[in-house]
Amino acid sequence: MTQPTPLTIDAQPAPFTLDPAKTALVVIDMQRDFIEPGGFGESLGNDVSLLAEIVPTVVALLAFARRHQWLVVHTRESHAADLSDCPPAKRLRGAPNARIGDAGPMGRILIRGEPGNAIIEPLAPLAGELVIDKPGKGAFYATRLGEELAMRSVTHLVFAGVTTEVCVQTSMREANDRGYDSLLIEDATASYFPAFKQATLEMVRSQGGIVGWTAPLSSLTKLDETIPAWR
Ligand code: C5J
Repeated sequence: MTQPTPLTIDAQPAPFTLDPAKTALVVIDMQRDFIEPGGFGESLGNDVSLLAEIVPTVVALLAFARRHQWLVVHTRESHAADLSDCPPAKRLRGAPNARIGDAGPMGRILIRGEPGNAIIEPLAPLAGELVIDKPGKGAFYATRLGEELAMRSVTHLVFAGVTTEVCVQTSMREANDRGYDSLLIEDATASYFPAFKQATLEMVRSQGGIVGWTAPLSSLTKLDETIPAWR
């Protein structure tokens, strides 16, 4: 096998260069309670169709990452059943009758193992992919993600998932502080509030990419034409 070489893709605010052998895809919180009708997200009055509409793009992104044998990481915002990893300040915020750990329409809200906490079926993790349960908004806080990436010498992260301005952005900021170069796939992330998504994309890539880069999936999949030559 020929040694992979850094590849460059069209992105904002500048081209994003990645080493395919050191890149991981991180799919944030594509869980039933946030995305499916009849879940916790909808019970709060959110229009979950805004999140559901990115599912085909995330399916295509996952297929790309699997095709190129990237490490795939899935996260779930989740807490232990006894709430020992949920600070009272987090639990007490939000709708008074729909707090973390309360009975929700798909089981206890944001509790590990409950039906609503599962990743939606079209994006179900495959054997060998990492599933990170995270008690915070960020994927690195109080998880083993940093160690798992370091063990595999990962340097570049490609992000997707929900919600853009909360768990996705927090995770990208954590990644930035830890020295990763991160690319957010614009059409593979969503928010219940489209203006928040747009503002986040602009924030991430502002000031020369203060948090990272953004690009549509089509920019990444153009690599299909190049990567096979290196395998
Ligand atoms: C995520 C949230 N995943 N909105 N959670 O963004 O609280």
